[in-house]
Amino acid sequence: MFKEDEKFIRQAIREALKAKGDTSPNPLVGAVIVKDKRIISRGYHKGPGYPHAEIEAINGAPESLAGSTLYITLEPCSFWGKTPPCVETIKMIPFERIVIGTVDPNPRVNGKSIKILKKAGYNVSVGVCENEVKKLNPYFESFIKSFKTYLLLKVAISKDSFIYSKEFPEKYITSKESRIDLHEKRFGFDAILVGSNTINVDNPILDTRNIKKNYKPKILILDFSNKLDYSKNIVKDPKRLKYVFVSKKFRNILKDRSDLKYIFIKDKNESWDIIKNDLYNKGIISVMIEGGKKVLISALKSEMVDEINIYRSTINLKKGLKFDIEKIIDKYKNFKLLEEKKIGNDIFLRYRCLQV
Ligand code: AOF
Ligand code: ZN
Repeated sequence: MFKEDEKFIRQAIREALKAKGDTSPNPLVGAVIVKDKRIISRGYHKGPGYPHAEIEAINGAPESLAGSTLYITLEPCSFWGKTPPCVETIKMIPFERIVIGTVDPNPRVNGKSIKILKKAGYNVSVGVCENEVKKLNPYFESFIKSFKTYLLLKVAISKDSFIYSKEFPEKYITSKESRIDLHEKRFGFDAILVGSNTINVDNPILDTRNIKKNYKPKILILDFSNKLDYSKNIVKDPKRLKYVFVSKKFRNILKDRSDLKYIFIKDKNESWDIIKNDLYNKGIISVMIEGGKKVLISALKSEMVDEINIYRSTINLKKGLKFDIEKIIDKYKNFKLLEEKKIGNDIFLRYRCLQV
């Protein structure tokens, strides 16, 4: 490894992030090409069907690549997918070195390209800024090994286990620090799921405004009985893509708008099966489930939730909508507490399902 490798892999990470929110089910990948310590070309993967990051960088290079170094956040692919294998293109170029952030966890790659490149005589370094690079795609590995969408259920709850009270004047139960932490988490998710009742009552924005203004995760709305109020913020906003799960019987009376997509279901339980197994076709491999109570319980009953995050505040609400989350978790014995820490004044708890 060379002194400047970390600096250039971080530049490649910056490239990758340009497509944040657009690449799933593919990962975010960035590349830079460096010659005489100068970046001469950059590239990133824009999404399914578009060229891969290193191909963008190679094709955009203004001068000969002989003797240059290729930095890529992810191991190049070695198979024909929607695009040809990148490793074959790379092998046509006399790079002096190839620096890779991390191995591609895709079982069709998983180290194959690194072997191919080494065998072809390239000087290859792997694992530069590996933790940072892996953070680009927190759910890609679990997706590509199972073809299932990762479901995280989030609850913000009072000390005495209420999630809502009419008598509590402020909008939030938890502290500002917890909300910033939540927005950081949301930034890793393709979609946020809520029931139509939560939209109708809370009129939420469901974005990441405390940390990043422009990232707008897609919205999934469970609205089996077609009760959604179309005048609410998020429903009105044409920039937020929404998938509404609604009973087939309303098929003919729903609005026809490009930001509103309908998924017709026969019964309520069918939603979870579709969310877990089919949404990657719509570029969604990770979903944060945010409520309300009925939705949270229905998600847990489906036994498809991978992770639970609880933000527990120090406030007692005394009245309102009670949600005994710990009791419910105990019913599903396969959840294990993996993390417990303070965030501001709140307690944050992270449970992981060990066998979904
Ligand atoms: C790379 N560079 O920029 C990306 C890679 O369907 P395809 O052909 O686009 O292939 C998708 C797979 O390619 C994806 O699952 C992952 O293993 C790899 N992604 N590889 O060499 C890139 N985005
Ligand atoms: Zn590729």
